[in-house]
Amino acid sequence: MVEEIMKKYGYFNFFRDSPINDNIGRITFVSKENYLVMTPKGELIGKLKGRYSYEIEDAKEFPYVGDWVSIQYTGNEKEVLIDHLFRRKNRISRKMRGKQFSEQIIACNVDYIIFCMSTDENFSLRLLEKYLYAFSWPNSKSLLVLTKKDLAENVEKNIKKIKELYPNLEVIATSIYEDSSIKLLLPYLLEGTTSVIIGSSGVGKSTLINHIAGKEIFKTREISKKTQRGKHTTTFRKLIYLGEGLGCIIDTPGLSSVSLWSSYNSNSAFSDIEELSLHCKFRNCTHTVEKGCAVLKGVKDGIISEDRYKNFIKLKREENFMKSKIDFNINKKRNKEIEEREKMKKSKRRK
Ligand SMILES: Nc1nc2c(ncn2[C@@H]2O[C@H](COP(=O)(O)OP(=O)(O)OP(=O)(O)O)[C@@H](O)[C@H]2O)c(=O)[nH]1
Ligand SMILES: [Mg+2]
Ligand SMILES: [Zn+2]
Repeated sequence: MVEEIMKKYGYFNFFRDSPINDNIGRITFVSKENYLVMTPKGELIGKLKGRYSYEIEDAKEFPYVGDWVSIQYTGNEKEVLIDHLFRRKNRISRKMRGKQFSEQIIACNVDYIIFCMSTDENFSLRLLEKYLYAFSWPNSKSLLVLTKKDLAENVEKNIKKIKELYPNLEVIATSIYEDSSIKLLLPYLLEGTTSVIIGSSGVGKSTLINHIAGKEIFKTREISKKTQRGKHTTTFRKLIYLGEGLGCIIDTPGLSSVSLWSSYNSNSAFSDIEELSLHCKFRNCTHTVEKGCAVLKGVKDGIISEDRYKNFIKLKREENFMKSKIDFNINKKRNKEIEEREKMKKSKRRK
């Protein structure tokens, strides 16, 4: 039934009580200028309508996985034209890899960001800190899943450590050999919701999704091929429906590095440090050399560990650097626009 498909893909979660409209779809996959769109008529190929792509001024105005768009049906029953992007409730981004200073959108309109970290070699509080700092976005909640708990002995100890640092962060430990542990995830994946799963390559993101969906939707890495280390099994982002009574999830390729784009809610990662910083003598304290810095005192007194402090300063620096680069680019663009306008004016006057 038409209603059913769109409901499964989170229609009412986004459009509230607006009745289902045949001309609305959700982007499930993007590859260059081709899209897959879930529509009331099933998943169809989407192409941008000329006028839409013509009016785009910035890369973030293109549709990304998770976006809601309006569509027009064409003579071809497998294809639709995308002519409008609905204002997003949020977007999860990181900095594009490499030297370029541009934003890479990972997913849009998500309710849960599920960080996956395997309990064995991948477990790192520093990495978790970075995830929380780089991927905290408005209108979304975070959940940490510690995977492969069958391979580690100190899982409980690690959870305790995490809970001490982030009392508000929900943490779950899973093993694919223990169904009851996978079931712990279900309350976060309720019908109508959309989650995105993020983590290093090989931590078991796709495996987890397949287990929940009860079928092999995504290819996973074969076991014990040592030579394949570091190779990404999942190479694209895709939004899928998990099954009866459940919501949607977006699988993503493993992150090899977390490059900060901007942080909305750094508080969740370093709330204790931020709180201390309210007592610094100077309001613009950098917490590095200042006299009367409450954060430095906290480190000296052992309230904040040296490692955590170092990570905090490092991430702040990275963030400030990004901000200055972004401002620089915006100013450059603006100056260019002003220049163009002046040129136009001059040439008009001459006529
Ligand atoms: N022992 C154990 N192995 C697991 C568990 N979950 C996943 N694995 C194995 O971990 C390997 C990697 O799993 P994937 O699901 O492909 O990992 P991924 O995070 O999707 O990796 P990328 O797609 O490269 O980002 C596979 O061989 C899985 O069988 C678990 O709970 N316990
Ligand atoms: Mg995968
Ligand atoms: Zn300070």
